[in-house]
Amino acid sequence: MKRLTIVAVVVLAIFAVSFLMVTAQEEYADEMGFYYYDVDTTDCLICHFHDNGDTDRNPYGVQYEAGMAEAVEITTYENQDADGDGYTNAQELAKGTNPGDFTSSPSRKYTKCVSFILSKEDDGDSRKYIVANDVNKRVTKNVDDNIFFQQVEIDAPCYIKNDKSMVPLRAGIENLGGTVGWDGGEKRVDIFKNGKLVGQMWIGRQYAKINGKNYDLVTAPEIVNSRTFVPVKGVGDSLGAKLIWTPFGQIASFVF
Ligand SMILES: [Ca+2]
Repeated sequence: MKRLTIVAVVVLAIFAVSFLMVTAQEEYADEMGFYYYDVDTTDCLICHFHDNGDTDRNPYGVQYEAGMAEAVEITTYENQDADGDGYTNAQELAKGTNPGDFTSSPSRKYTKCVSFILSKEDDGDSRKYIVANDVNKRVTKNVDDNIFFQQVEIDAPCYIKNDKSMVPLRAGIENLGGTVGWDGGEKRVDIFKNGKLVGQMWIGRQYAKINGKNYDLVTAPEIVNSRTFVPVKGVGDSLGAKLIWTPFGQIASFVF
């Protein structure tokens, strides 16, 4: 009897969660359809990395999620550029390209984009991935699903400290095209580009050396739970990337 009750409760709970998910998805679709008549609002790839809507969100999906959480209209962020390709979400939706996929654009201003997502998921979890896209290296893991995003898992989530985006050392530097050197005695991080030293940062020090000049990182590199984090703007500057900051959804995109 007791077991039957538990089974009934579990089944009911699964139904309730599925119903809520479907309802939420319909709300998304309704709202988007209201603003963009021509957009296929059943296409999960608008917001997700895969055409199964259960998967992680792409940068536009991150904005959409933040919009839903704060109960604002799409117009709040439609003029932002979620995927960092140089075109606003509104321009892309109007042209039928994907506003969350850097490699899907009306034309190409940049060839490479790496996005660090600082906002948390709506359940409070930090995002354990970054997005690295290169138009010359399209990821075609599953051609049928039209999946071209390159999602890179990270072992420690990014965070913001004193308005600066902090990212895990190796994932941050290597995804931006650099290589990492470490001097344990000096607690110094060296950043190399094509074998040439372009940046030096020290754990606990606010000032760095970037391309031969003194550079104010504002937030010093630090070790948290045995992981080293560095302010990613300094890394991007040392490697010659341009930062596109998307306030809604807190996405730091570096373009090349
Ligand atoms: Ca865009």
